[in-house]
Amino acid sequence: MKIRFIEPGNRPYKSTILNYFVYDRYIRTPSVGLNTLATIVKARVEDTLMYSESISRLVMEDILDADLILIGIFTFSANRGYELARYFKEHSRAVVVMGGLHASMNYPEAVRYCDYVLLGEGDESVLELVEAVRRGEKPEFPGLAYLSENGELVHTGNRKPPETFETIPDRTLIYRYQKMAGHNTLWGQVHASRGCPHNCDYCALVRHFGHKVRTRTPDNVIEDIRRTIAFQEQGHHRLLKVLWITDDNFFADREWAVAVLKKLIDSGIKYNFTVQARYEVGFDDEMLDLLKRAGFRELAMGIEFIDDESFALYHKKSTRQEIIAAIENIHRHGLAVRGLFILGADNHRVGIGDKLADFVIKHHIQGVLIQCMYFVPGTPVYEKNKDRLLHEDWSKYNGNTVHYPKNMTPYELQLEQIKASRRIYSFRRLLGALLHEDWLHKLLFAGEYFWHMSVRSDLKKELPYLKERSGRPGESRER
Ligand code: B12
Ligand code: SF4
Repeated sequence: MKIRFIEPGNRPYKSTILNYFVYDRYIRTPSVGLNTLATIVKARVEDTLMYSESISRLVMEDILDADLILIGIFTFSANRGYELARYFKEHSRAVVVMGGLHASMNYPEAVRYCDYVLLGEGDESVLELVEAVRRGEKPEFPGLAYLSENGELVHTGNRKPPETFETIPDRTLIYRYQKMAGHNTLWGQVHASRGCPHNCDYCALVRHFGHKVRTRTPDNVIEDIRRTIAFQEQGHHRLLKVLWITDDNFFADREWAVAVLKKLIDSGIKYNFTVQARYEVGFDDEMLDLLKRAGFRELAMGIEFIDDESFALYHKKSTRQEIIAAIENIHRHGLAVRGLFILGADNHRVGIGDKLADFVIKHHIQGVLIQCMYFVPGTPVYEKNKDRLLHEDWSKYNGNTVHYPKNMTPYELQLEQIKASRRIYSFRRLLGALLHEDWLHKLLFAGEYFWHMSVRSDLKKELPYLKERSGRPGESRER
């Protein structure tokens, strides 16, 4: 039996000279989730391999004679995933299965392109699927969606998410990853827990992974960290030695987070780490001390908004004052803060880009990801705003303006994002970072300076389209 896992890119992989130096729009880290599933399957089926369009083109000659092709999609990669699924259905005899966040949340759409959609977390169900395909039988278990012979949508019922998920992804299963792993733009990643107790309106993750926080054992997490670093470093001379803990809310189970950090300190692993966090951790002095001792250099904080009205509108439990106080305390502990922000809330007006830039500069936030409000089917913001969407071209759901904001035009919103990025990543601030930041943040700022430049150039390409669509909601949903 031959099995191929495919991670589509937002667009097909294209090698550019820039990829060797900075984080540009074409290079992306391969999916840890899909890699985990490939590792689980490899234990049963020897001829298993994964491709990620983050780092390589797809070798079609190798894929087309597989028995089973599994494609994982997020919203921003859904269109490319559908295009590939359709191609594989037409050109191979393989059973084609889709999964991942977007396919799960939007399965009535995804089933139109493949044989089955495997819903939710695939760690357990993927083996049931493989066995059914091996036996040449139709898979029949909870957690599937497909179209019946007469074209009706079938959903076989929900299944409980796995309680234990200790598989350490085998990165050698990803085609060309070992060769590419030395790029400073490709950071090692470890995902140690799933689920979040909060309920922000725009968040697809709580709908996909649930509110219950489930964790891996601390020993298993440390072993994953050790192997990930070894993989990234083997045969390469990386300048940036950073590993990213990608959990959405690593500190949600405090006791567990403390246990992981203590084990990391005891392990003797010397590396730089970054982790995603909510602001509350900024008030937890013991945790901040442990983070510092374990090698963490910064916290990537999902700040999202800078005013209390937006927090309340989208049920994000934060206030501006709490965020500022948390940032100050994190800085006092010698850690940097990276900010993740959303523009285009219902109360945002022209000028929000400047306000955001002022906030970032004033509070010494050392790196940012800014995106316009995005709308994933299944989230409350999507349900509330589906009449206000400009289009459903998922490939543009990667930071661009995709809706009619309440208090400005789509064109104006896109300009606000460009303006904020330009001010935060100005040449003057680049020089400032090169002179005054520590070595890690010198390197990071320089990389991000070029990355933001390429993000802005993509955002600008959308401007003519957005200018044309600056009428009323519902006027045009065609692209
Ligand atoms: C690491 C990460 C990145 C990395 C790598 C992404 C990658 N290749 O996985 C980088 C930095 C490249 C990245 C970039 C972006 N990201 Co990102 N990222 C993440 C993050 C934090 C972790 C991903 C992860 O490892 N998850 C853990 C694993 C275990 O989960 P999983 O991948 O979903 O896999 C499980 C299941 O879904 C299922 N499954 C998955 N695939 C398949 C396939 C099959 C066939 C089956 C059966 C099952 C299955 O089984 C897996 C195991 O249980 C997620 C948040 C999150 N928690 O997922 C955001 C997230 C995926 N990112 C997001 C966004 C918006 C972006 C950007 C657009 C940000 C931006 N403005 O630039 C860019 C897009 C890049 C692009 N190509 O254009 C959103 C996507 C929203 C959506 N609806 O799709 C997320 C969900 C964050 C959020 N807060 O909403 N990201
Ligand atoms: S805190 Fe973060 S992960 Fe949790 S619901 Fe809100 S956005 Fe999602």
